[in-house]
Amino acid sequence: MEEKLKQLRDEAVAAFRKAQNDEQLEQARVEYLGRHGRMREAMKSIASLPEEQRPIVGSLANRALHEMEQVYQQCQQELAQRAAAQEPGERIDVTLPGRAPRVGRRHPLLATLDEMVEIFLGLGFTVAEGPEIENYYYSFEALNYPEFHPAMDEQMTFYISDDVLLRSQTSPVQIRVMEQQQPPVRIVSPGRCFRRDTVDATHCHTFYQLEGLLVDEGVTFADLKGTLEVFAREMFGPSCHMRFRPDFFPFTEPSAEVALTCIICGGVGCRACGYTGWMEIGGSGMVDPNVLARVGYDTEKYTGFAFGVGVERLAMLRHGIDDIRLFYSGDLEQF
Ligand code: 2U9
Repeated sequence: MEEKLKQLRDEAVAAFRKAQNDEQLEQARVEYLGRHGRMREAMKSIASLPEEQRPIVGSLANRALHEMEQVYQQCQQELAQRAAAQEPGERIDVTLPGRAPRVGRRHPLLATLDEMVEIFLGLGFTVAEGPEIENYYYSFEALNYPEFHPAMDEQMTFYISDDVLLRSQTSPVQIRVMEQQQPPVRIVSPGRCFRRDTVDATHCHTFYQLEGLLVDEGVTFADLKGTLEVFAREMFGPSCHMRFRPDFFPFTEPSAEVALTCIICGGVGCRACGYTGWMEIGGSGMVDPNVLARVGYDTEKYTGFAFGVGVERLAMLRHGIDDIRLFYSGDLEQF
């Protein structure tokens, strides 16, 4: 009897797995598991066995029946999945596993910008934002640019009309804030800027900037140096130092180019820093009194400092990226 049950189970499993569609599977089910099927007949014959054999054979029969039913259900699901795959759009197979969405992460540029802003928030600055499409006045006149300065030339700036353009720095935001409030002003303005630059590994027509402005009574160049020194050490560690060298910007006087000790070689000199030991990151200076006067501030009472840092440069240093174009290619495989 045990051998007969095993043979019956093997035949049923083979018939279920051979079925190519629901009809064939149903026929096999009726033949082996139906009310008048072969398994039912086999189990009826257990009653004619000697009493001492019935429990053992009954248990074997139940196990064989369970195995046959399991294989039948498995084949039923497989046929349903195959049918669903063949009729896309007509049926949804809810038993299919879900598709895990790819989880994105913060863009390296914005992650770096977040770090930079966080440092200045800790120093008591607040974030100010403004339009990316600016007008001539806020982009140039209010920033003390002399007439015919090369920056305002079409070679450098994207013009939409004679008076409307894409901002080349976030400085107009500071002007707009100063027009709305008296000192103290302590703001950083992060954001996208645009320049007509030839795109290469270190230049792009679109780039991010973080500018800062502090206007109050008694503000000195020492305050500027101290603020940027804290920023450098928070961003790149206690051994990072700042270097200020004379420069010129229409909106600051005196002006200074700002450089960090190279974070790759620590100032010894390497290919990344052109063997100078320094990495230029932006500019700074004391706000030109003409700029303060134009927004109506008392230049006998108030002085201020300002700075501007390119975010891409720091992000490339922070994340070891050697081509600015990778930030905008959208090709995740390149990171
Ligand atoms: C106001 C007055 C002064 C902002 C400043 C720089 C120097 C500077 C560049 C750094 C890298 C632009 O992204 S970059 O190419 N910026 O060098 N920016 S001082 O000075 C201001 C801003 C607003 C009202």
